[in-house]
Amino acid sequence: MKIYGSYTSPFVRHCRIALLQADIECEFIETDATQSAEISPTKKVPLLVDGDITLTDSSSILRYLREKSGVAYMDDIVDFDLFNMTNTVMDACVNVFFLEKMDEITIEQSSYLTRQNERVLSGLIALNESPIEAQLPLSDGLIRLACFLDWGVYRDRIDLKKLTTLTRLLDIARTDKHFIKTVPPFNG
Ligand SMILES: N[C@@H](CCC(=O)N[C@@H](CS)C(=O)NCC(=O)O)C(=O)O
Repeated sequence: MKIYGSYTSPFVRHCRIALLQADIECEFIETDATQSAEISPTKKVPLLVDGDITLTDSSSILRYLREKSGVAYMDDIVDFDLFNMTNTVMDACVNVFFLEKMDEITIEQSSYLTRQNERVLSGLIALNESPIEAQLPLSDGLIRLACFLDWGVYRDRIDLKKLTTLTRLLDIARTDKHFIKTVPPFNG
């Protein structure tokens, strides 16, 4: 089994955590933007290849890994919605980040980016108000959210000062051995 990804991506990090939890052997192939454009039709990472199977999204990769290890895959609808809402907010946040970093387009210059940014802000408030019971081991919805928060804080994309529930979740996630083991070497 091979997984293509970057050590900084929060989507990839969730898959790396699931691999560690399930103790599944998998080769990690570090992949930059040029390479991901060549190997994946979505031009994104993660991408997982296992024999005949190629999976192009972290959600299907997670399901594959969870099922392989006989663990339920988000059978709680509230947790599943938390996972999906986090994905929506994270996608918006990653888009704003890449547009600023790669194309130097700022939020002020684009009405669509303004909307994306507002989505991040209102999404974070809603996530903070959701019924989160953060204790280890974290559910997939909460792992996804913690991966996003850690990335967003490091990249200075989000401010958790007033978001106490999210701050507490991140504090707890940071005590988890797999979360610790997958800390990105944020240097780029
Ligand atoms: N829906 C995808 C999103 C993955 C994603 O956005 N990955 C980012 C890295 S954090 C990426 O590869 N971006 C490259 C690009 O947008 O060109 C998933 O869950 O796997």
